[in-house]
Amino acid sequence: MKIKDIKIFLNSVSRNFLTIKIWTDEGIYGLGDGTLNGREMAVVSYLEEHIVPCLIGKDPSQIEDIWQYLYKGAYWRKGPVTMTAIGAIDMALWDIKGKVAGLPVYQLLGGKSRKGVTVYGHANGGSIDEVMVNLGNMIKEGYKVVRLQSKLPDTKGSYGTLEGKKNYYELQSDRPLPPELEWNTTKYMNFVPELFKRARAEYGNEIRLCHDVHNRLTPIEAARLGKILEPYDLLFLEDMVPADNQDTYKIIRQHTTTPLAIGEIFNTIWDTKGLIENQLIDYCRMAVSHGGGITPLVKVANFASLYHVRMAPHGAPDLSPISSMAHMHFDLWAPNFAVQEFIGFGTPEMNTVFKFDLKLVDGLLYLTDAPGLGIDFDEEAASNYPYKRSYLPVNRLEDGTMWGW
Ligand code: GCO
Ligand code: MG
Repeated sequence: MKIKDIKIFLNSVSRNFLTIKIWTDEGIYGLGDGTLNGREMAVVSYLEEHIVPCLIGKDPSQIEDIWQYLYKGAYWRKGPVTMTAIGAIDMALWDIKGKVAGLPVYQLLGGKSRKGVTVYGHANGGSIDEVMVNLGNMIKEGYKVVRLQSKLPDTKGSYGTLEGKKNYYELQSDRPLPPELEWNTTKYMNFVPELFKRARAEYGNEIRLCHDVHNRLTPIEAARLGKILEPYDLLFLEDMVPADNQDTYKIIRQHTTTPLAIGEIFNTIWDTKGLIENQLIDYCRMAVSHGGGITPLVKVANFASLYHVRMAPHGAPDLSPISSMAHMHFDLWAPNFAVQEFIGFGTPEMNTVFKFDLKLVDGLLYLTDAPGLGIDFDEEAASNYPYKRSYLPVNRLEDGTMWGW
């Protein structure tokens, strides 16, 4: 079997998604997600110019060799654009392998380690009251793990909230340029404990809760937040500090027993190796798309398992349903899987383009035994939704200093 063609689709189906379809000469195809939010065109060009021509005629069953070829063979290793492009190819090759074998991908990885995939959903809100209502509804729907994010009072915009707008496209107006939001660490540190205090007072101790700090703190501030939140028993605090310098996590770790999660922007095992082997984190959030595919994520999971670190893949709305399905297979297999971020089954528009079969029962997602990744992509329906340039927001302190969003 040989790779005959690779097609690239960039469509704004409720939001931008980059999909690839690898065709074999035997008429089987595989699908991959190459979406890199706000930098989509860079991945398109990397694929078109630098990857596709090299893969035509190659044997699609040689997943590992193709991965090494794209990673080592480029000379220029790592980085989000390169690794997202490789991730899309890798996912599609696993899809083909599954279809050829007539087996779901989780079977090829080693079979199920659990009956279903525990997910965490988002309870966001413009105020603590609103978050509490959303949390209550999610508990009723059966969620066992929920992430809480609330807008900070008297601040222009907070992570996870949209200033009353419907989506990021509206937030950017029609220019589009990155929306500018505001940040105040003191207000945040005073506010967040109240959010979790209320959640425990209103909904008890059984529901597992988490929170995303989105890289806004310094290590010592992060250490203090972890300590203050200890009484509320969080499943994890995510991205307290960027881990460009992995050693900074030692400071946080020395001070708090609140479990720590990080990894959604990591591209290779090297971004997380020190954090894992020094036991500085509890959950690794790397994703099949931005982390270079299923092939390297399996290696990260195996390495992490030596240190009691569990996998909790990124599952924000800017990962396409193809990544979500790839995660499902990975999560069912990985012995040290913990929880999958999950934001629902997609908009009606998305459902005309991406076809998959998942069920959510009592906070667990269940897959069918469809071969490969178990997802299809309707090219024609997708062509109704042209790509729209889009940016993530940027964040400034109140005096104008640039901060992390
Ligand atoms: C999360 C993430 C996302 C990111 C987004 C950036 O934990 O879900 O932090 O919401 O902000 O994926 O494109
Ligand atoms: Mg996050």
